[in-house]
Amino acid sequence: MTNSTNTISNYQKIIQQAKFQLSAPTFKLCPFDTGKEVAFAGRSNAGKSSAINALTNQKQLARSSKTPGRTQMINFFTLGNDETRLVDLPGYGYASVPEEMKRKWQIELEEYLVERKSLAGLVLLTDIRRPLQYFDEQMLHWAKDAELPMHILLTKADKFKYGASKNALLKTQRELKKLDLPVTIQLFSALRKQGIEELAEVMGNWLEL
Ligand SMILES: Nc1nc2c(ncn2[C@@H]2O[C@H](COP(=O)(O)OP(=O)(O)OP(=O)(O)O)[C@@H](O)[C@H]2O)c(=O)[nH]1
Ligand SMILES: [Mg+2]
Repeated sequence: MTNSTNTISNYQKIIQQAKFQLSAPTFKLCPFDTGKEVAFAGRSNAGKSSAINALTNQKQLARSSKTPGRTQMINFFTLGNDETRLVDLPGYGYASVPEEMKRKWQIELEEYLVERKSLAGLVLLTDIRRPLQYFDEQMLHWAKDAELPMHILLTKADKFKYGASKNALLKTQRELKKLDLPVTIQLFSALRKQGIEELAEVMGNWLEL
């Protein structure tokens, strides 16, 4: 039996084949730079791991925790084959991380965005209640300079009522235009499984699934 609510797109079917590949502690230890990958970036606690779990329909694929700063490695997941990957980047902006460590990771992130040839697009996750903080914009500027396609998820959209979430979306869109950042944007909630199809469509196009 099929109906519109349980029909999933072909892109979603491929993305749901996600398997953990490896965790790289530094940019140099990433898997071979061949094929195509999409990276998920955002402040610590923005909801990256939860979004990856919701997107792939796997409860524990990317560990999500209530303790921010838990994901400190670059985590790679293969999507059907080793040449197609999803990447969970370490969260930034966690207050209690020592300055030196923060700087080290910022350098790693910039290097990854600028140097990684297989990187086909950046998904930036930002909490709908506090969207586009300083380092989010920094990431977007690096990605723009690297001519990388960008897509923003306003995460935890369930925290707002429908009208308020639409307003936040429009406001952030205007802000991005002001910053001259060419980026698409959508509402997302891992909790409500909202926005998964739209995200899969963007990734499917970037990865040529
Ligand atoms: N209400 C709500 N809470 C969410 C949602 N997504 C994530 N959270 C919560 O936000 C917190 C952080 O989620 P994670 O998915 O671990 O965030 P992360 O970006 O992977 O964090 P780091 O790995 O530390 O960088 C957890 O307590 C989640 O339960 C959502 O869609 N709605
Ligand atoms: Mg995480």
